Amino acid sequence: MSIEIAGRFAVDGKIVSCEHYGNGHINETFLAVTESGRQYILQRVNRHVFQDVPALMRNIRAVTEYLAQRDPDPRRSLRLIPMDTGARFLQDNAGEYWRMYDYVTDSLCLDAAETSADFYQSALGFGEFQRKLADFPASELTETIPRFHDTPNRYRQLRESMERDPLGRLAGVRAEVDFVLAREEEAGALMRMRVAGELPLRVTHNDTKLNNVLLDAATRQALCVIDLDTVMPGLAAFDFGDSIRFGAATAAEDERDLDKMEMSLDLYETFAHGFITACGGALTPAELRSLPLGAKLMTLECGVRFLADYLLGDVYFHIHRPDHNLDRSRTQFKLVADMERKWARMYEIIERIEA
Ligand code: ADP
Ligand code: GN1
Ligand code: MG
Repeated sequence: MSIEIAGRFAVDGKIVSCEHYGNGHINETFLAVTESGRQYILQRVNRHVFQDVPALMRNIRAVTEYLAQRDPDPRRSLRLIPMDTGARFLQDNAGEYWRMYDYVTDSLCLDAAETSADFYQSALGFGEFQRKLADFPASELTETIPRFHDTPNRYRQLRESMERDPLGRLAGVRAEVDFVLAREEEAGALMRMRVAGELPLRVTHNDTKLNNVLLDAATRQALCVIDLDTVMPGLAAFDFGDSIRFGAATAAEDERDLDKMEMSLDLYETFAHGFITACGGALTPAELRSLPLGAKLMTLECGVRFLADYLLGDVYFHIHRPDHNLDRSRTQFKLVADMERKWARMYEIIERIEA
């Protein structure tokens, strides 16, 4: 099926294989290879998560073309493969949407930083991404998931899932719910600052996991930011925070042994250096001060989302084992608790970099 779909894009020769690829939680990704050995990434876009895929694809086309104009190296920004009609995606008979990118060759996609240098490179990658899009006409972008990082709204969604509790799972997660509810006031802090105009809106990536930036396999330098589905107006603290959530953690997002899960202050500092440098001095003093809060709230919010999805029966995030989303939410709450212990140091580190 996917191999036929792949052949409908303007690829170089006949497609000979098309296999599942990568570790994303949202889309279905395939690696398509032609008889000459040329590789492409084919994706079935999750149309339950993204309710207006044509608008999402307009965003991605605009952003990738903008980036390509500023850097013609085809490995440094995503390239959509057109159809013969010139369209950049297709809809199949079942209503599913598909798109294709050039495969970024000789690249590494890491689920955990092997060295702090790798993590530093991801900070440069995401920071530069934000800087390059600083003058992009943000009003042209559709909000592909409305209120994506509106943490109070994520609390509302959790409450709805608690009220529905379709599988009777709520009784088993009281401790997690209590942890979340005890932090509800603070959870709204970034949104309040955004609404009050204390933090500037920027074009942000909004899903800055380490595995959403490719490194050059030879030099191990940041190469290409991928997974552009959630590029939307947002706060610098979102991109900083989501990177810390995933990449400064000492264990995987779904680790079951919570004793292994901490936030490494060394990795936090490494990332902060890279990100602030790559943003090119553009961050305001208020934005710099918002970065630790970004780390905490993106982690708390992600835990809230995993927990809500667990209650609803795992309808949003792909799971690979029972209780996967519950395990994921627990790692996030463990990280939040560890950040609270390290809170003063997290601020000091940013102040030191600023000075
Ligand atoms: P999801 O939204 O499901 O996370 P991604 O767009 O991040 O989907 O893609 C999933 C995986 O596919 C990535 O983690 C990466 O390993 C791989 N990938 C995606 N695009 C490319 C590309 N253009 N070149 C090489 N690998 C890619
Ligand atoms: C999803 O698409 P992927 O796997 O890079 C999710 C993020 C979460 C992340 C948690 C569109 O990211 O918001 O932080 O899982 N993406 C979407 O791992 O919801
Ligand atoms: Mg991804």
